[in-house]
Amino acid sequence: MEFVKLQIEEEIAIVTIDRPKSMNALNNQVYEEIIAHLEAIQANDQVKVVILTGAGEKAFAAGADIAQMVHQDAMEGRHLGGLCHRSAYLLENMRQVTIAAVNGYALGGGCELTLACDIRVAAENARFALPEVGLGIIPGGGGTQRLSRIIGVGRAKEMIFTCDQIDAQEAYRMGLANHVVPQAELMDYCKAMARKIASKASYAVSVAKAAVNTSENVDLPSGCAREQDLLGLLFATHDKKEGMEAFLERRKPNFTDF
Ligand code: DAK
Repeated sequence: MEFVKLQIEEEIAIVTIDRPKSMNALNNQVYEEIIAHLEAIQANDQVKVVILTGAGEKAFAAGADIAQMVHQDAMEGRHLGGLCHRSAYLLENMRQVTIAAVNGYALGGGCELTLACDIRVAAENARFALPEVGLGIIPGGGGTQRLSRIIGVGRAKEMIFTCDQIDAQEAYRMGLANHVVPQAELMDYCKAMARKIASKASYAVSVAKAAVNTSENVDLPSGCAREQDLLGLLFATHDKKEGMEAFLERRKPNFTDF
């Protein structure tokens, strides 16, 4: 693929947006390549964690491609919106855990991709913003919906209305970034976290992801009922038996379900 590279290192897939001439801006092709890679990863039993990042040291992704959007009509804009939402939906709902390694500007559509990831790790030079209203549009890849769920409605509105860039430390204070690390250590940090997650019972991790996602969309009793059903299901798995037996026998578990 031309603009999005996929590298698989044992149980970790690294998806890198690589369009340096335009700060990794997201045109239709970039979104299509992200979707194709994520769909392939989803079908790959070997991969347990996905790290999404940008090539270079300046940008994760500086947003949707303004040079493309300036010429687009309503139906083309709608098509672009579908690609943004499909990418975000995959990151948020695929069975693998998704980590955004934010190595610089994460603006507009780039910021929205990070919002759809399960975990965001920011390099010290990371900057997050939703600058869309400065261009006469609004965030269109889920930004008006996911940002407020992560940092609260008041702060989300301020970010969206002012277009202000939020640096890594402020993103950490707001809960937008889980961690801030020096840029040179970003990928090693994310890989170490990915390996830790991959060492757990992968099917249980994917079920936990689905259960937490449910909490965003339903009332507490409905969410707890789903949690109860999912936990019941896990009692039927090999990994539950193996994990508990390994604890009692004081050995490392050999998890196999996914
Ligand atoms: N699109 C296209 N080109 C971009 C770009 C972008 N988003 N961001 C940067 N570039 C290009 C620049 O034009 C420049 O190209 P050349 O002039 O060299 O050919 C090159 O990348 C380097 O950029 P700068 O010279 O500007 O570099 P600086 O270090 O001075 O500034 C910057 C870096 C990232 C702060 C700045 O480039 C910048 O502000 N970029 C634009 C950021 C932005 O506004 N992004 C939000 C885009 S809006 C939708 C769904 C989703 C969306 C829309 C619709 N539907 C449902 C319909 C999403 C919208 C967005 O993301």
